[in-house]
Amino acid sequence: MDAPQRRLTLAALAILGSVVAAGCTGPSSSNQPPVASFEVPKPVVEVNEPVALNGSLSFDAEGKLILYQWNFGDGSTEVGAVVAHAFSASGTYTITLTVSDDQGAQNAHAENITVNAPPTAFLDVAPGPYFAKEEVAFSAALSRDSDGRIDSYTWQFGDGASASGASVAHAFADTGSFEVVLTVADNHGARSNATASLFVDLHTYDVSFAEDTSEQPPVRNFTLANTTKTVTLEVFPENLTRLSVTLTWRDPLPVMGPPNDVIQMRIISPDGPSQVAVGSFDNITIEFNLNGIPSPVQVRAATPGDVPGVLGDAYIGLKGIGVWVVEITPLELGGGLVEGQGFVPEPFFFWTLTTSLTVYEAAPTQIA
Ligand SMILES: [Ca+2]
Ligand SMILES: [Ca+2]
Repeated sequence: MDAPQRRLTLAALAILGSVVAAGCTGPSSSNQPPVASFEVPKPVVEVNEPVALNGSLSFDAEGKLILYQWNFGDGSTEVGAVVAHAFSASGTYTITLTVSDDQGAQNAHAENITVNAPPTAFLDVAPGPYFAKEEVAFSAALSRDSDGRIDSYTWQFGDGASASGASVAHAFADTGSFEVVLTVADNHGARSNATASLFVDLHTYDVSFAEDTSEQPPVRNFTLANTTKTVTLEVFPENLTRLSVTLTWRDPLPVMGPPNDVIQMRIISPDGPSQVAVGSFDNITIEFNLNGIPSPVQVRAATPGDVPGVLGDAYIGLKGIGVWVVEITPLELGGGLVEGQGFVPEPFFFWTLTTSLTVYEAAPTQIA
């Protein structure tokens, strides 16, 4: 090729080049590129939380937008002015919106969004067996948040009770199966649960019944000679096996030799039966047999203190509870010799009434 031909070819290429360059910006060389615009609704979202993205504030100065292309930064894309997207994994993503105008010019805008990793709840419970009214220790200390921290721990014990804190203790009031739910929340409020199922049992007790004696305060009184005196005793304890009343008296004018006054005591129980006894020395005792002692039994209860309630009314003896009437009658008073007066009839005598009660008590022995 000679030199002029080569110049002509170069000029032709230059013209062609300018045509191609003009084609890149569309048919009109005065086209303004569009402006892409959007905002993320919030900087941090949760995994699988739908994020609404609105690119409709994007604009083109003199034409119109014909294409909105979204790249969510997680490998997925979508087309449209308004879209929604949910991220299936935690991390930080760059969302890019590219808009194209009717002349084919493009512009892109990008925003970052952080997808919060939810916390992992871990529930640790002290080894069983578990018993009602006994504290069970729970710990959430092994719970974790991979991209932040755990801000709260809440516990539902499945019996209506709740608590908060990384380590808690709870005593279940009664037997049963309970599902304990731990909820942890991270610093962005994302929550996670862990559960544990517990069976709460009762203890087994062998219950035997044994007697226990107590003495009621004595009734002190005196009566004039030859005058019958009636006193009442109020008795409250349940499970009375025996009630014994002793009348002792003192002769103010003893003759030489043993006391010789003759006294009668009559007792009417609140259940109806009565007894009479006569004494001629210085005391009388009357004893009533009341409730029989129950046979040993085995029960299940949370604590020894709950055993009587579990045993119920069938093991409660009610005989003997109420007002006892004691009638003291001097049948014969000996009198005595008083210096200067000779024999003087008994003017009065002193007496003291003592009540002794025996009750049976349930003695529980935990065997399991
Ligand atoms: Ca334009
Ligand atoms: Ca987190």
